[in-house]
Amino acid sequence: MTPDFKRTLVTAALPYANGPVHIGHLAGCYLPSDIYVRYLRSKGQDVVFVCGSDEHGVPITIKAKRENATPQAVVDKYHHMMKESFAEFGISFDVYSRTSSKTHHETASAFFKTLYDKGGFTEQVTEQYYDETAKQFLADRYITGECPNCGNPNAYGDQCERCGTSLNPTDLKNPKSALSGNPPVLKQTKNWFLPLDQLQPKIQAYLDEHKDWKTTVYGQCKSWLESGDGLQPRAMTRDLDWGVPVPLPNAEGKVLYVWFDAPIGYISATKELLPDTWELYWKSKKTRLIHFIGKDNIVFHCIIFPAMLMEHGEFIVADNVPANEFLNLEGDKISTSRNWAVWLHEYLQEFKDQQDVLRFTLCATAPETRDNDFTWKTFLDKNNNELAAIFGNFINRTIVLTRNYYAGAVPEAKAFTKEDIKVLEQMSTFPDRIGEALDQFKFREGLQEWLNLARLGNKYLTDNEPWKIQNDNPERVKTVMHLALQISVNLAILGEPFLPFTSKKLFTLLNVVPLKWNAARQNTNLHVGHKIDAVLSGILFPKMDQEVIAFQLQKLEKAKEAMLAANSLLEPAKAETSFDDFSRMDIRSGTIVEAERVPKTDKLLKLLIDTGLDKRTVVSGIAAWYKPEEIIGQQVSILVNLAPRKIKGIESQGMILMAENQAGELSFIAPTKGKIINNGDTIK
Ligand code: B3M
Ligand code: ZN
Repeated sequence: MTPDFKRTLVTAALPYANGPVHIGHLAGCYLPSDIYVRYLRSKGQDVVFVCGSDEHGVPITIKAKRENATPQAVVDKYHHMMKESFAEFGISFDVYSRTSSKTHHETASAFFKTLYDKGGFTEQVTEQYYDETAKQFLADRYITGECPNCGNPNAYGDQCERCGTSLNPTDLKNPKSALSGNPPVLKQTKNWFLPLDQLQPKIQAYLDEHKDWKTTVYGQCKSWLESGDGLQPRAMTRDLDWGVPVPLPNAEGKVLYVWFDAPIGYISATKELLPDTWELYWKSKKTRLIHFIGKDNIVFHCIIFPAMLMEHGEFIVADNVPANEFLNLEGDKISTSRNWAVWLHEYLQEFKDQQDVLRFTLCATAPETRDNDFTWKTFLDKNNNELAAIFGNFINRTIVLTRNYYAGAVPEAKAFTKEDIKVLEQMSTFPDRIGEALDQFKFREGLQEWLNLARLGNKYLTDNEPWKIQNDNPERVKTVMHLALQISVNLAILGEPFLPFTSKKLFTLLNVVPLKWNAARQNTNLHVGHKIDAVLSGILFPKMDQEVIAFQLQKLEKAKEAMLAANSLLEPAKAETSFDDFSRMDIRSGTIVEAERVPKTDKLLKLLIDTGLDKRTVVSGIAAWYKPEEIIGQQVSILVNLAPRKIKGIESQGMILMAENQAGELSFIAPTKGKIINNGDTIK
């Protein structure tokens, strides 16, 4: 860790502005970063929290193509939508900028220019696929073709989504441009590469200083450095028309690689926020830089961006990169294109003012050390069994009894018992217990510790049962309630990073201005005689019904069905038929004894079939898949009582049954191994 740091700069990955925000985004980096920043602010530290939309790169141009809109229209739409969702969920960025901004274009351009002038790039001419109709080079995603691994005819130039193999565009058989549908040609192009191979020793040294990083993060970096021939030069410019133009002569049609410009977006955002003092946060050794990201962004933040910053020379590099693993939803990978997600804007419509239930659930189940699953059942359980039953119950009992017994005024604690003193001692350990977990980016643990404070309060009330002894021992009850109220206010203080909306409500309920972290070290935040709010409901988390999640599960089921229907080429199921109708069909087993092409057709074969009953002629449209000489002796199923039809002048006396796959290919349905079927056997 940066010794004696004075300030912290926290970044959260810039999300692509190509879709609304879902719970995977939130759990991956926005919620943990927000909790961390709120915690540091509460401790009175100097911290700046930056983020913004990533508006360049192929993900944007692809979305534009899909929506039949310009890239600019796409990013405008989603930038605002995302910004709003983050704000609504209390993600407290100090600035939420965007990479299409003027400041960013200038900053990224200047950064590139500095590296270029220092000789920080190597130039390489490579062959890239080019679409001659569309007159442009094709990004990997814009090339489709047959997967060399599994034969999927629609694999992408970077990956086959059927078998998961990662590919290079030149691996594809019969490549096609997604822009024009034509086969692309290979054409030479010059680009500027960051010579990561030469920078490997520097990166190695940097990582060696950070063995304290999460094992998942450090491990992934190590394997990049150690696999194969180690780091390879990587192109920092692309032949594309959407992005920050390469600021060099003779570079028309080229833009900065999105992974070059996007992390510079953190710098541009800081500049926008603090035009006069931004350099303090980026250039002072007394600043700690922390990147919150998802695991798919690790190499870019731990290897490539630090390499860029070191080569530039003026900037600090990350002190830590607490990346999370992935969050799944109901056992399945979250996917925007499959609509398998919980969208924040929809959640908010369905669960009005209940952002904190989601924040709590996502933090409690965060994929901190491995991929994890979000289920609606967990959501319900977290709300009912923890937020409502433990925390909510404690607060409500405290508020109700204080109003009933003392008209809402904090009673005086006259004499503490041994047990009270123990509780008081325990109470004051919570700021450190929670804080130590958060300092190590263990957000789940931090949240559990906070809940333990609520458990302590709940148990204290249950053990002392003030409602039972109020008549006999009102003095004792005063002490108990005094203490319960102090726990309540500490819960509001220490819960703020996790549950900011609830914390605010609780402060209002207790009628105090929000207090900061260290105040929770004392047990005297509420003074004797202080009046809590007289009317607000003390129920912070109402219990939820099963129906609430049944509705959500139904919604997901519908999304799945819609997707299947949209993606599937399967014929829709036919209407019901009767058994009688079915049994009127006489289907027999037969054998092909002769086969020849029907002259002047591509599709038809004339077959002679031994049906056991007779030998008859059948004309069948299978010539595209079977050669006549291959199928002599082939067993088939034949509908023998189909009315004869003339096809190309030949009378066809029946129909061969074939299986047809999604590609329209026909094949015989053969008997299973080892079983004997004789000509004329009936099929039913
Ligand atoms: N936009 C990737 C992502 O959204 C990318 C992050 C950029 S961080 C500088 O997963
Ligand atoms: Zn494949």
